[in-house]
Amino acid sequence: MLGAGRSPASGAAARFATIKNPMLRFSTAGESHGEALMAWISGLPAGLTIDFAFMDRELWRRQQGYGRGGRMKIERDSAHVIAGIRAGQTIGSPIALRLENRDWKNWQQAMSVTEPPGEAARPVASPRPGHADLAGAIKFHLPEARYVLERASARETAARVALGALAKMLLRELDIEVLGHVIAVGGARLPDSTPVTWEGLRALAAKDEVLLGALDPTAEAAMKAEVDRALRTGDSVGGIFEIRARGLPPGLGSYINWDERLDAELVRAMVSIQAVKAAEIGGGVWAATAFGSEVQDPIHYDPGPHRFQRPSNHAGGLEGGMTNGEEVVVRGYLKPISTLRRPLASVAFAGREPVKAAYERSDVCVVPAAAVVGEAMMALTLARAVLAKCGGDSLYELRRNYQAYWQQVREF
Ligand code: EPS
Repeated sequence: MLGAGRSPASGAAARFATIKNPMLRFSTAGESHGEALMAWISGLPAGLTIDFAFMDRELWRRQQGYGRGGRMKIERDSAHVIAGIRAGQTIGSPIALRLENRDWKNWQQAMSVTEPPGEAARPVASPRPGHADLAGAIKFHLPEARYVLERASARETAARVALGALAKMLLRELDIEVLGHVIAVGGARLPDSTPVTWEGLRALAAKDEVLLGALDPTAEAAMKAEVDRALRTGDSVGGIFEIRARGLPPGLGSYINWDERLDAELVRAMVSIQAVKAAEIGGGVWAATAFGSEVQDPIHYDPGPHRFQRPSNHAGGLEGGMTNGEEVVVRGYLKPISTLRRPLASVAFAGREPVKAAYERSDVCVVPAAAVVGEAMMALTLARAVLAKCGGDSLYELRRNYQAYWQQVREF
């Protein structure tokens, strides 16, 4: 019975039950042509060594890819740490980062925090179909779409990639790896027979020249031809990226409540990326029209390594909203960018007369960049799931808890 005569051990158990669920929280601030982007993350354990060069390398990767516009020639993204890191290690405090917008010098008057922009205003007078312009202007009661696009812009994803690099550093300490690649650009697609290996994904991430981020050069050439076609015709193209994670134990996430399902968290994370309109776990889209006997991954048991095994991974490493120990595989489907050099019909904010949608400098294809953002969002989501399962205010404690859980899994 609890209460009178409670032993020291039961007291410890009672205290444990009230300990907060450590929650990795993060957010960003910043306008595309404002002074800087800011990123904030809280919940990373203390004692994590920060690889600053890796963070900047991830930011560089996000800036690459054939089909990007003139802006990427201006920016050299790099994360400047403002808080939360001491002598190259996390100390448990929230981490704040600042990423300079080099283009800001050309927008100081238009985007001034204090002064009216006057002649320099650069209003976006007619909303672009597919962009946040119209709904955003209505929602925030704004006279034109400059105010909207500045924050809706995918420039914001640079801040997410910096945070994702921190999450990757944490996962790396636990031997969890996250990498992605491009499956399709426009109508050009990686053949289904292309082997996707970790060596191949690592080599792709290590490249110093990025074309379209595909594992197969012939498919990549066909993807480039799709971008060239869009460049020629004043159009834009979308595509599909795939993110994989390996090294995860079974049992991250949960089937117990709808909002603890890790598959749902991952889909949300992917669809939160600008222009991503669908996400898929494993062979999810195909599975909807196949028979159950083809879709489910049979279960074997190998007494040697004492391990459950699957000959296939159509589930994409997630069953019942939990990791099942196989590789996690998620795909993001990007619609073509909404800013078109050959604009579609729209309506002027002022006067409501029919006009063409506004055009300003833009990218034509961002699928490889979106894949890097997808990696960041996957890493952040998985880091949160690991911390929710194993906790730990320090890396020392997290590692101890995580290893103990792995031990439990092996002994099952
Ligand atoms: C974007 C428009 C372009 C893109 C931008 C996203 O910027 P700008 O208007 O300055 O030419 O290059 O993406 C980035 C700046 C970035 O870093 O990814 C938009 O409207 O969404």
